[in-house]
Amino acid sequence: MKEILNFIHGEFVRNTSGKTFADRNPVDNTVIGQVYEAGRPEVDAAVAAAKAALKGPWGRLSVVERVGMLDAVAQEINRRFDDFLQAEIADTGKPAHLASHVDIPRGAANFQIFADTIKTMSTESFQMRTPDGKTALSYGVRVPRGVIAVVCPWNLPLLLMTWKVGPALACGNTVVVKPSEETPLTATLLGEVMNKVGVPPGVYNVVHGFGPDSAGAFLTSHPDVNGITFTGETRTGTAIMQAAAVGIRPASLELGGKNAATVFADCDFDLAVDTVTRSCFENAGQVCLGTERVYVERPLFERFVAALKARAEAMTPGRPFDKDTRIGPVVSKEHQSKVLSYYQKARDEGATVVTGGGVPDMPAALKDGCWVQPTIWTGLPETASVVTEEVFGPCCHISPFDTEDEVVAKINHNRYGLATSIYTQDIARANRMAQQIEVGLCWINSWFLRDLRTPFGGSKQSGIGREGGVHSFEFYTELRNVMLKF
Ligand code: NAD
Ligand code: 6OD
Repeated sequence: MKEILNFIHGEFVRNTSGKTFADRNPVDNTVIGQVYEAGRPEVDAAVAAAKAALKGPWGRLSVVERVGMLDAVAQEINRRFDDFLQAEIADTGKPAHLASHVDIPRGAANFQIFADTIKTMSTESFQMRTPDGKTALSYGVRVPRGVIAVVCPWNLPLLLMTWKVGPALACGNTVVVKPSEETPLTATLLGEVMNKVGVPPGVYNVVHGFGPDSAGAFLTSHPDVNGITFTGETRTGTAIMQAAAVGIRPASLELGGKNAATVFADCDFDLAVDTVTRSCFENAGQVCLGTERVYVERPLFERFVAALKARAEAMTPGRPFDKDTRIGPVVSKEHQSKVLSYYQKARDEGATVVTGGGVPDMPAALKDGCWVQPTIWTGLPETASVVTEEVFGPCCHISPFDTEDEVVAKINHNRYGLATSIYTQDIARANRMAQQIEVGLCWINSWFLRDLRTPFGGSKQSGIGREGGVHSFEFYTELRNVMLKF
C-alpha cells in the first residue's frame, strides 16, 4: 500500500501519532494509499521550518535567482507531466483529457506567470518640499509577508494550490500547504520537484489532514503563520477568518458560488450550448465557477432546454483514460451523497426532471464509484434549494426570462457573487449587464477563459480579496513606506 507522507523541511516524514487515513480513488472507491495525518507536532515543525527558511538561503536570494528557481519548478512539473497526471487522476477520477489540458499545464503555468510578473513589479514614489525648505522622498518597498498557510480544496488540487504557492514563493515567502484530505497526492509530489530543483528546505512544506481538530485548524491558528490563503466552502471560510482574527493576520478567501448563465435569443446558439454544457458539467460540475442556474430568454427556452438535454445525455461516464469518457465521478462517497440529496430535494420541491436525477448504471467493476448523472431541472421557483444553494455537482436549473432587468434582479438575489456568463450578440447589452451583476468575474460568450494577469475572486459571500497577476502581490507582500529627508 502506498504511503503518503508529510513534507517538512525538505524531507518526507510520517508522524508521531501513527494516525493514518485512507486515500480513495472515486472511480471505484478502492483505497490507493494511506495518508499520514499531521498532528500538532508536525504542524509546529512545518511552520518552524518555514519560519527559519525565511531568514536562510531563500531569504537571501535576489529576485532574479528566485525567478530562476520558479522557472525550474515549472519545467520540472512539465518534465514529470505523466506522474502529476496519474496522481491527480488517481485522487479525483477526472477524465485524462481534462486533467492533461487544464490541471497539470496550469500547475506549471502558475509558477511561470508569477515568476514573469514579479520581474517587472514596481512601487510608487513621491517627493515633497518640507517646511524647512528641504526635500522628502518617499518610496515603497514590497517585503514578503512571511509564513503563508495555504489551505486547498479537492476539485482542482494542483491548479488551485499552485495558484497560491506560485505567487507566494515569487514574493519571497515560505509556505505550509494543507491539501484537501481527499486529494493529497499532487501536493506531496511537488515536494520531490522542490528538492530536485534545489528550492531550500523549509520553503515548501506539506501537512496532511482534515479541518477542525486536525492539520487545517492547527495550521491556521498557529501564531507563527503570518497570512492565510484559502480556497473552499464559504462556511469553512468563516472558520478561517475567525482563526485569522486571532493575531490580526490577513486572509485571502476564494469561496463558493451559485453562478448564473444568461442566454439571450440573439446568441450564437451552438456556441452557447457548447459553452453552457462545459460550464454545467465539466469536472462533474465541481468547478467553483461552474453554472448551476441558467436563464434563457423565453423565445429560445424550449429549444435550449432540448439541446442541453441532448448534450447532458451524451456525457458518457467512465474511467479516466477510456477514450469515450466524457464525465468522471464526483470526488467521494460523501460528496456523492450530498449531490444526490439535492437531487432528491429538487424532486420534493416539485422540479421537472428534464434528464438525470440519480446514479448512472455502471459496469460491475465501477459500481462502488462515486457516480452521479448529469441533471437538468426546470419549473422551480427562485426560492427552491437547488436554485439558491451551491450543489457542486453536474446539474443546473433552467428558467425562462422576459427582460434584462428581470434576469439581473434574479441573478443578484443570491448570497454568492463569484462568476457569471452572458450569451448574446448585443455587446452593449452584455457590457451593461456586466456592470450590474454582483460578481467578481463575468464572461461574455465564453466561460473559464483565463488570463492569469487579471484579478480573480468573488463578491459577497464568494470571497474576500483578488489574486492573479500583480493583485496576488497585494496579498503576498506587505508594502513598506521609506521616507528620506535631504
Ligand atoms: P472545504 O471548505 O470543505 O475544504 C477546503 C479545505 O479546508 C480542505 O483542505 C479542508 O480540510 C480545510 N478545512 C476544512 N475545515 C477547516 C477548518 N475549520 N480550519 C482549517 N481548514 C479547514 O471545501 P471543499 O469541499 O474541499 O471544496 C469545495 C468548495 O470549494 C466549494 O464550495 C467550491 O465552490 C469552493 N471553491 C471555491 C473556489 C474559488 O476560487 N472561489 C475554487 C474552488 C473551490
Ligand atoms: O483559474 C483559476 O485561477 C482559478 N482559481 C480557478 C478556480 C476554479 C474553481 O474551481
